[in-house]
Amino acid sequence: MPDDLKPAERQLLRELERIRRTPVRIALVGRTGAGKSSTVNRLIGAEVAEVGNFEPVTPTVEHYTGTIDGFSYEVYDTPGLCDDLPNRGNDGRYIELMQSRITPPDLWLYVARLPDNRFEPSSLLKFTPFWHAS
Ligand SMILES: Nc1nc2c(ncn2[C@@H]2O[C@H](COP(=O)(O)OP(=O)(O)OP(=O)(O)O)[C@@H](O)[C@H]2O)c(=O)[nH]1
Ligand SMILES: [Mg+2]
Repeated sequence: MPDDLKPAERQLLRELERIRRTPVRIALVGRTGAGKSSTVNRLIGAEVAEVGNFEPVTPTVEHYTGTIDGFSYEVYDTPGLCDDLPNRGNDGRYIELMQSRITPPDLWLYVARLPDNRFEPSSLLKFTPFWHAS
């Protein structure tokens, strides 16, 4: 830092540096197959997350780090809710996993397929706790 700065300028530079070092956190949630992992790959700019065609694919919370112009960001991929697999019955476990593994993000992204232009009551019940917790 240059010596001839005023205190307010120093403080501003320190604050900018703090912001630069703190990654922006983005968490993606949505129903299974909505395109969360595909969106993660677009945000990171590489095929880091597995994408699937016919079966629920992402069983855990994973996070990936990207950088743009020296600013870093973290993208969290999450298991799809409402997968309806009888032997998994996973939503409760998935929600617990997300709440324990994701530090409250700066942004929750709700990923939906284009034809799903309305929240079903089941989705509303499952997803609203995330927004209320942030
Ligand atoms: N047409 C279309 N297909 C997409 C889009 N995004 C994803 N898909 C397809 O949707 C399917 C599911 O994508 P994923 O990214 O694996 O979905 P997901 O939400 O991560 O699924 P789970 O991990 O199983 O919950 C794949 O066949 C993708 O190619 C999109 O924007 N348009
Ligand atoms: Mg996935």
